Amino acid sequence: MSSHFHASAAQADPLIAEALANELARQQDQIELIASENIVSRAVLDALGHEITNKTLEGYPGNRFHGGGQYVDVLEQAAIDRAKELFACDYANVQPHSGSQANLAVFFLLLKPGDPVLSLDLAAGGHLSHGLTANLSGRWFTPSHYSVDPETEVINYDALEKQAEEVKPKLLIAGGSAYPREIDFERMGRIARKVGAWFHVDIAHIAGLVAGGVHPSPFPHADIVTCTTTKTLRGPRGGVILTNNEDWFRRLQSAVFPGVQGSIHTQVIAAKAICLGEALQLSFRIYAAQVKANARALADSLQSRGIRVVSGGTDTHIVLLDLSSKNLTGKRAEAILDRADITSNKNAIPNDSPRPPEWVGLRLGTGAATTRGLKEVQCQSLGDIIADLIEAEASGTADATLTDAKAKVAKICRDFPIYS
Ligand code: DSN
Repeated sequence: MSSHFHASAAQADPLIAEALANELARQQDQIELIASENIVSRAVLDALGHEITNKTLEGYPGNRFHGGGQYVDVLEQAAIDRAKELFACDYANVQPHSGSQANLAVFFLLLKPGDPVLSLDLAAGGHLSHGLTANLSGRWFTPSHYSVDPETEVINYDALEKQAEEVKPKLLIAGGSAYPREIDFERMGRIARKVGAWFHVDIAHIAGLVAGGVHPSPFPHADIVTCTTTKTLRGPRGGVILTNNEDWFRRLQSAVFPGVQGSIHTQVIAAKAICLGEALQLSFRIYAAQVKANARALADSLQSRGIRVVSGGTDTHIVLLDLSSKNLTGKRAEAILDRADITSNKNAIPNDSPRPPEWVGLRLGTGAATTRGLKEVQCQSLGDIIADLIEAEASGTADATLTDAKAKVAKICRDFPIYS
């Protein structure tokens, strides 16, 4: 083995090492408000960087296609047991490499090409893996989308029921990436049963809120649930599938492997086990409640400054802004916030342009900032800083506001360091 093999990244590959160091500094020096991000624990990082990444395995604990899996079996079984306990369900598969892969496995299990699927419109907060034409789910199945009420911007369950009766979907999907309100899983489960559909809930964004007891659980209303461990659950990048249906579960195992995936990402499964264990602690329930309280404080602060919040507020970690009255696109708002060291993303809002550069929405989320230790008071200040920046950008005076905004953000970052 060459000496190069034992060198650190800094010694072996300065270009990559420098990019890694810069990224850590960026995370320390910027406030992360992208709703799908979080800051994982040191224990989760330890697992992700562990030599277990060298291990190749296919199959499931106790039934592998490669030798030497005895230790991975221990941690995968722990991840399964913890996922079942956390979400109070009977069966869990922790192997999906992502939320989209988890959804694909569900489609592979339950649908045939061409089957009708009914899911939340992307512009109303849905997810691309739920039937966007550019995604495999939209090409291989026949998607229809329900939306939100134009006045309240909350899902109109009566309209959804009527649409479900017309579409007669094989699968009704709840959940998405930019829907800030609580979802009525009980009502949607009833609609699914009434029209003879299976009910799939994708809790990718709100998994941590469900786990922390501050958002209703999709069980017992859902037939099958997918999530990521990444977002409010504060774990590694990867997916999980949960169900109470024993027969499905047996077939689901094959739908994941060899259906849509090959060998497992052993280091990610170890990290999932750690994150699921963390989410079972009382401290996580306190964290989840704070995430929600922080999102409310951020939304209230922005609204009090005349920035319109889609649906008038939030029940989750997501705050979705409508910048149309400011004549700003989400892209411009994202850019000016970025210059002040606040990271966010442009997003479609209900009835927005189909062209991303023209979207007038900006999505914010409080998962990562809450992990950092921010409370309501800092989130109110952030709301003020963001409103200052948006007003200044809209009136062409952003440069004068940036120095003050950057200084305020820098103080918050110093007061609430990460990985210190
Ligand atoms: N679905 C994308 C998001 O919500 O940002 C990635 O997880």
